[in-house]
Amino acid sequence: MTIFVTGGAGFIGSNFVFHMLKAHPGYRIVCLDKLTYAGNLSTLEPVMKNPDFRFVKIDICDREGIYKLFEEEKPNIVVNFAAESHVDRSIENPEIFLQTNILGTQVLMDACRKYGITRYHQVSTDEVYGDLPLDRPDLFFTEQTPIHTSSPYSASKASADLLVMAYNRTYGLPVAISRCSNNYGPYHFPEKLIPLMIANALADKPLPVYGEGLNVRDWLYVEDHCRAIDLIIHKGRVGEVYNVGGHNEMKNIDIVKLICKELGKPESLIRHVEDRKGHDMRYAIDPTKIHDELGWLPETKFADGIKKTIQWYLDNKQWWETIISGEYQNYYEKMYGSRAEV
Ligand code: NAD
Ligand code: TDX
Repeated sequence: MTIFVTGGAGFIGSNFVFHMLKAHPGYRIVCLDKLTYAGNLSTLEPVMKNPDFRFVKIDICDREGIYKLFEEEKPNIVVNFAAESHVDRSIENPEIFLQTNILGTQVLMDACRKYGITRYHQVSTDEVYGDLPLDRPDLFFTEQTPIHTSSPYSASKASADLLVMAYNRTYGLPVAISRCSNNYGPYHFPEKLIPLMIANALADKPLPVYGEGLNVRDWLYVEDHCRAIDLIIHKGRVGEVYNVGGHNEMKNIDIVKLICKELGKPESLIRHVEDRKGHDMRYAIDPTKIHDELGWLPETKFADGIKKTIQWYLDNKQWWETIISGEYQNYYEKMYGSRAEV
């Protein structure tokens, strides 16, 4: 069994590589990654010498290169994590999101058609459903919820999802899609809420909460997401969408306060800054389908997962300090330097 994992040098992809090598001894895992600002080869260091693992630096939009690799490795399954993934960056510059997230997906699926695979899996997001109102806690995203996107990022992910379903219907490509809520855990890039707040709090820097911080996200420990994808690629039905999330809804402001508490830092570090444009209010997944069909349930409660995550960032300072000492500085200045306090 050979599995292509695209975007495997990023946050969730790398956790998935580790999960698969551990859970399925004998499987060959080939990681395809362009190593954008979000991809880190150092993350994959622990498996680089594993004979069941190969890393290939490649852009999923590079049709010729991708076809060559399919010819060479003859993968059985492709799991596509590769994407531009940060909503704020998509608001600044949408173009690369459309290229990688939509056209890259097309190249991978064309290769799957040409060389034949048993399963193409698209890692999507709950953001394709748009958002839910704060005053309707009874509402959740199901697989039937209409697509209704807010940001260039979510629009690009939704476009890719539509294309994946079209390749299934038109060409009979054996596909499935998972739509997951916000992940957290080890190797989360420090531009995202939880690692950014941990890094800033440790440096006694201001903690920039967008608007009032009342927006709700449904947090899932990354290992639980990896187990869900593992189940779907082996036992999930072709042509289906599976929502993945764990009823772990939290307001942003409460998460930031919790991080302050865990690290022994004062809440006076919190700054309410200008809101994200088009900011989604609430995401909340109904995971009934994946539970009923595949027996999946999240195993890590937020209270435990956030402690483990904070401890990981304390134990692995070198990993994130290297990241935030480089080009990230320019990004931070651009995104937060001019953001007015509110
Ligand atoms: P990430 O930004 O940490 O990692 C993305 C990886 O893709 C990086 O290693 C990057 O180098 C690589 N990549 C980017 N463009 C590429 C290209 N053109 N060719 C090859 N590789 C490329 O993202 P993540 O948080 O790990 O998210 C992974 C996937 O999961 C994405 O598809 C994202 O939309 C989806 N998702 C993420 C979350 C979340 O909370 N992080 C939730 C739901 C869904
Ligand atoms: O500095 C910040 N301050 C702040 O208040 C940052 C970076 C974020 N936020 C808020 C915005 C969101 O309401 O925190 C919340 C989470 O923000 P992000 O970590 O940027 O995640 P989000 O926009 O919810 O998207 C994430 O989950 C869905 C991933 O980045 C996506 O790839 C995934 O599809």
